[in-house]
Amino acid sequence: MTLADRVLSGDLRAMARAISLIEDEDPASADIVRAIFPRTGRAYLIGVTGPPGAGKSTLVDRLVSEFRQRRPLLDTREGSVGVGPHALSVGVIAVDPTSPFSGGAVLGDRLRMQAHAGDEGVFIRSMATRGHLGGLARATGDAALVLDAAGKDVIVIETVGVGQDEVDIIRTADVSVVTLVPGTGDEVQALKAGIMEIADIFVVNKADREGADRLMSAVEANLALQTYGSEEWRPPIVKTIATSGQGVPELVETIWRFREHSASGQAARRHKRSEFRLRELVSQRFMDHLERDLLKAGELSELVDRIALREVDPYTAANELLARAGLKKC
Ligand SMILES: Nc1nc2c(ncn2[C@@H]2O[C@H](COP(=O)(O)OP(=O)(O)OP(=O)(O)O)[C@@H](O)[C@H]2O)c(=O)[nH]1
Ligand SMILES: [Mg+2]
Repeated sequence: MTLADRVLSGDLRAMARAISLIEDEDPASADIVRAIFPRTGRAYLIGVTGPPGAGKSTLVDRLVSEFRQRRPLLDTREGSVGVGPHALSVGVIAVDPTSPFSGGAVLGDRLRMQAHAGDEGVFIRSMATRGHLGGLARATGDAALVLDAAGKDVIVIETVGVGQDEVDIIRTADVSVVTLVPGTGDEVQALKAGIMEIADIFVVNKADREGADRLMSAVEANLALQTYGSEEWRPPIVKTIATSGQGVPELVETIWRFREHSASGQAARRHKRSEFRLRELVSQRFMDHLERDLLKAGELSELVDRIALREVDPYTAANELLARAGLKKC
């Protein structure tokens, strides 16, 4: 049996191995994706983002419990409400911004989600961002494909909403949940990061803390600046206390409500996801080809130096590179 076959049969160790290959950008990972791809597209992707320490992992942990314990309101395979006597199988990918400041977060996430250790229906995996210059969204997307192919009904991707990578990841999920917490000036931060625009659902977590209602109002005021058509989804705001689980059933219901509402929009979202992945892949392949096959060692770096020294402008430099690859200048 190949690794891909074992992934398809839901073998946990094979899934972990496949994701490690993806994380390491091992050439074998492309073969795995190739082999499993026809069997993907069934899982529902939930993106959860928000500032550091907002309680995302705690919330995701609670979401997982909801998906596991409750009779699902909506069976993702059948696509209809109220069917499916079984708990949903869940995959979690926690994207960890491995910075000097949060080096312990991977371990922290693992510990926090240990409630699900031993539950075969739950697969939790952290992915480090170190070394993934821009390829993080792809690595995360490929990891999600592995979980999807392995038969997970729901895949939750947790990212810290700080950079473009994270926004890219969340933008391409089937539903984006943006988590905010009171008392940290998040309103401003979130607006800055462009996160407001990508939210399908807002969560005001740590509602046990002071300022939760103020934050609700601030988000509400922000939403009021937009106009929504009568058929259009207006992002709801769900108040939660992740530590106690309060508000989490409402969040799950809101997610399913969004899913029903966006059934037609989901195809467009997935189209965007495919396009993003294709563009990203071609760009990366092109640069790899250029650096590996066409340029001498250090040549790209020299060209960058010349730009920095203002000896050449970036447009001319880019044209030079395109010409080297035998492509017309633009
Ligand atoms: N008071 C209170 N504390 C909470 C709540 N939710 C989470 N916390 C606490 O907030 C801290 C951070 O929680 P995490 O779940 O690790 O937050 P996170 O957003 O995943 O953090 P990073 O992944 O490091 O960005 C932990 O100490 C949690 O126990 C809540 O609703 N109320
Ligand atoms: Mg976390």
